[in-house]
Amino acid sequence: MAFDIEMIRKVYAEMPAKIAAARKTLGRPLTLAEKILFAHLHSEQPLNNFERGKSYVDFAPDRVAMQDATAQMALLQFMQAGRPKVAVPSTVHCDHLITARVEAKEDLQVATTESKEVYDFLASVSNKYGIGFWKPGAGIIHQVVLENYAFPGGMMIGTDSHTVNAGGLGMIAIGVGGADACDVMAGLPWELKWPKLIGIKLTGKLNGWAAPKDIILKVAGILTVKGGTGAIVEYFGEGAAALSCTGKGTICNMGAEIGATTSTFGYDDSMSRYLKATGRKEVAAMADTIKSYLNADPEVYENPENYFDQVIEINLNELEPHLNGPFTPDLATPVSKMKEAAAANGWPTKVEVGLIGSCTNSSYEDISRAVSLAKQVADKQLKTKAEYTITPGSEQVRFTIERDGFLDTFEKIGAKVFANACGPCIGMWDRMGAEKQEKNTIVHSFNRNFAKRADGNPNTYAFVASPEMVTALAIAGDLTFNPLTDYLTNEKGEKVKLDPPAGIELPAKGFAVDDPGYQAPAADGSKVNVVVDPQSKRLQLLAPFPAWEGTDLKELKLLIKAKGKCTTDHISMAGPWLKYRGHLDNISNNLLIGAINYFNEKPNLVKNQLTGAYGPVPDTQRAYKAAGIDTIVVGDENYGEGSSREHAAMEPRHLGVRVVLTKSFARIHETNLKKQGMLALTFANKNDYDKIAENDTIDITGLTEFAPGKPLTIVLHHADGSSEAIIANHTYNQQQIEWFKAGAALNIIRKQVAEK
Ligand code: MIC
Ligand code: SF4
Repeated sequence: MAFDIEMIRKVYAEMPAKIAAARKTLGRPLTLAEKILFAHLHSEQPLNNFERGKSYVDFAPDRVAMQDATAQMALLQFMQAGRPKVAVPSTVHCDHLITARVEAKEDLQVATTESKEVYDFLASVSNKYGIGFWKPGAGIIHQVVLENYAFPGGMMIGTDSHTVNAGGLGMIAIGVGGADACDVMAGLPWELKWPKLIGIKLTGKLNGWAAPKDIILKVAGILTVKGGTGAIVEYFGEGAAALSCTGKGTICNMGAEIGATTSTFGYDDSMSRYLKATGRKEVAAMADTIKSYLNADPEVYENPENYFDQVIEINLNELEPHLNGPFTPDLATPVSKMKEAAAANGWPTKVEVGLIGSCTNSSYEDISRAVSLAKQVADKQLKTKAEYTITPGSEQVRFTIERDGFLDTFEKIGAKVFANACGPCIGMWDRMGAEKQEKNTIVHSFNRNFAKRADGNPNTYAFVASPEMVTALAIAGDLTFNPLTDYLTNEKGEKVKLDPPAGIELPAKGFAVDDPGYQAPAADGSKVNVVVDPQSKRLQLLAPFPAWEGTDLKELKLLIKAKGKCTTDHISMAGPWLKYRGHLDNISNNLLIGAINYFNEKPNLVKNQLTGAYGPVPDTQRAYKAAGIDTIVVGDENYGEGSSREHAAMEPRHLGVRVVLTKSFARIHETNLKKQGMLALTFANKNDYDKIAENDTIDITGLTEFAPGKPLTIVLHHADGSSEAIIANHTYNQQQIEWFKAGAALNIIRKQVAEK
């Protein structure tokens, strides 16, 4: 039985009329993304021909999902919103805090002891406010959402950038910071800039070694990590229809890596099959009745260039498997070019570990294709050269693949099965020897490969590939092995070739699970007590950020001018720091420790202008704070790329940074900064980045007339006594300016609660 079936019924009942009204207003056929967006306008949002990339629009998403590492902050904020219960169906998933060390059972036990306080907090808040709670071990948020909650044509937000995974089931699913989730759970409208639209036409059909993952690896190579910013990507064409639903999920999942707001596919048979296989035949039946509304109008796909801002065509007949990396998910190398690329760049070619699974690639189909290769190890008398690990996406998948003998086959090649959790994907990997920081290569089927992400070692070269490619490279132990053309030498000294992977879309005997790990909330949560120990090192109630002082910001010191890539992993590292995600002051000790200082090219070493001494970023910032001096952070392109973690915005705010000035921002991070009362500005002239000097004192002027579309002026006072003015742009609308003035968006809700 599906969750929240009445909500889905209502969405479907109202959809046709809403879409018809939108089609009339626009006077043209609609894309799928437009249909879902128009069907989810907030009741107070007038219907309009919104301008792509310009209009701010209020939406009413159908549901909210949160994972444990971001839910703590989201719920600490929600607790201050003064509501007895969440306004829309919401869930919490415990997946980020489990360290992969030995194997699933033991690791899970350690985690439930280590993080007991946090799990208890999340369970009791969920119980109190009517939130569904998925216990540690139940699985990774996006896989659990796909299996239980996603539905074609729905709209959801989630406090994790890979929420977009649910596009595989035809949703508009968007990653946000906790403050946005807090708004929606409090029944407030959720605001998004009306997106641009990218259409990707898939012709032909995947074959041989090519997998859905290779489609998105190729797209990432074309669009780069910023190419999807502000856009929804819609896939269509014969090649799309032939993909499994979970394959579509993989493609949408990694759309986060091109900065896309989200990605989606039209409702088709693969989705119907998946809904039925996961116990939701009534959802499939309902979707069947409004199928045309869950797809773009036919005219759109006939002439896509008339409806999308950009159209890309990929011929799947010719698609080669890809390996993306190292250190960035958009450096795409087709497998046939890897020998040259590795040699030219000096990438270590010995593969030490192959890791499959994660929220991106742990469907039954993925695992079955990987197992078809693992089987060949014994059959062809090979020996697996690299270590090999599996992190299943959910207990349902794990239970089913165990029943069907896949885990046995993997064990025969020496595989380790980790808990159904993020584990190595988010640095929760206690990898033996990583502290030696040796240069080495790993291949994984996850989505991100920023420096230090998996094991904390800056010299680990991580390449992203499909689970079947990861398995083949782990067997070969060689990054340059091309399974399409190359031979391996077996134990008997014979040359053998791997057969292409073969998979099964859905388990023939159906999915099975003993305990899925779900805990329903109390019907009446009013008596449930939520306690936070004031002495806790892991949880801390939030104190409101101070309101704007009403004047220009004068004499800010430059904390750091970050050079090059500065992702949320650089701003607020994960791995060992995840344990402080519920304690703002403690986690602030990781502020920008991964960012590279432009002036000395080193991480975590910046000048304290008060003393002239160099020290770690957090300490330097705390020294400024103690002296009552505000600061500014300067960044490069696509600043804040990656995660939805709002800690990357709350930490600087908490420690007294007032402004982040960059060449450009990633969407979620820019919104997070605005929500927390920071000034997020961009250089009107990107070359002005070069004018920022290490000893600058900086004024932000024009704030008393802060208005939408009106640039601000920044005055740089250089150490030699000279000064110069530069122009900074911003994207604040009137409401966001109110957040800035109030000190944070939450302060406005707080005030409303106090006035009641
Ligand atoms: C990630 O993949 O980086 C994470 C960890 O899932 C993050 C969320 C977080 O930082 O908690 C994300 O993608 O949003
Ligand atoms: Fe977890 Fe990795 Fe997926 Fe993020 S990308 S939700 S860390 S498995």
